[in-house]
Amino acid sequence: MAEGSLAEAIAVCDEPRVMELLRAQLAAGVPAGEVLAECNRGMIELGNRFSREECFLPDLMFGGMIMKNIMAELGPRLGPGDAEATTHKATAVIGTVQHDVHDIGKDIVVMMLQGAGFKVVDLGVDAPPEKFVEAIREHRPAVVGMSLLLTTCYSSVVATVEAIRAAGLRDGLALMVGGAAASDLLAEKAGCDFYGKTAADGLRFACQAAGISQA
Ligand code: B12
Repeated sequence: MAEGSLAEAIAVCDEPRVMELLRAQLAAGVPAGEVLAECNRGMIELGNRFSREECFLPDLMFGGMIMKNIMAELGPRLGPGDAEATTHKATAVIGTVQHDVHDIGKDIVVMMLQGAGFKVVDLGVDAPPEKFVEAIREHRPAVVGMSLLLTTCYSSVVATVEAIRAAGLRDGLALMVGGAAASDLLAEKAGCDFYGKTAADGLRFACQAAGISQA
């Protein structure tokens, strides 16, 4: 990652520098799609820094806010071609499972996936199994993420995976689970492919599953 670049400024959450470099690139006529691709690389590196313990949870949250500010400026300039080539490399469906209303961690996962170029269908909180099934049928995602913070909601994860399977939608779908109540054991028992301890782990898994480069 080039020193002093926009991507690097994003990866270290230097918001004033990010906005300065972003505006300079746009003023110099760099296509919005190219600028967005560089921003995506910065978000992915932020996730990698978090995994290496070079930064912490508040940085991820701040990174998500920076990305929202970037999108406010870039969004109106993105043509349909840009959206196809950069913002929508793949689709992910994510929600907090039924009977659980915690969404702070889930929202970080959403922002990181969006930052890396996913189209994210966010089912919100307390999402019943049928809602996951409907969204998978409609949007054909590469990845589905379930978030849970209450141990009492293990059964919601199991029921969601079962409903996806019963609907014949399990094949070819990468299923991940995360949140403070999730674990490798839950992922295994419920039939998920992956447990992500952090949003950055989830991003890595999702990128791998969807064939998006994290270099
Ligand atoms: C804030 C909070 C709330 C807020 C939630 C606000 C909101 N908008 O989310 C409110 C006040 C509403 C709340 C309510 C309740 N809460 Co609460 N809450 C918390 C608290 C303090 C922080 C949670 C949080 O946001 N953490 C910060 C985020 C960033 O962390 P995170 O969610 O874990 O996400 C990270 C990773 O896990 C990962 N991740 C998250 N989701 C996913 C998904 C995927 C796919 C992947 C890959 C990764 C991933 O990414 C994030 C960043 O790396 C926790 C304490 C704790 N130890 O977690 C208790 C806690 C979760 N709550 C608890 C309880 C008991 C409740 C209530 C039942 C209390 C009550 N009696 O009413 C209700 C339940 C309401 C319901 N039906 O869901 C317990 C759960 C105990 C248990 N073992 O089940 C906890 C652990 C507190 C405790 N120690 O007792 N709560």
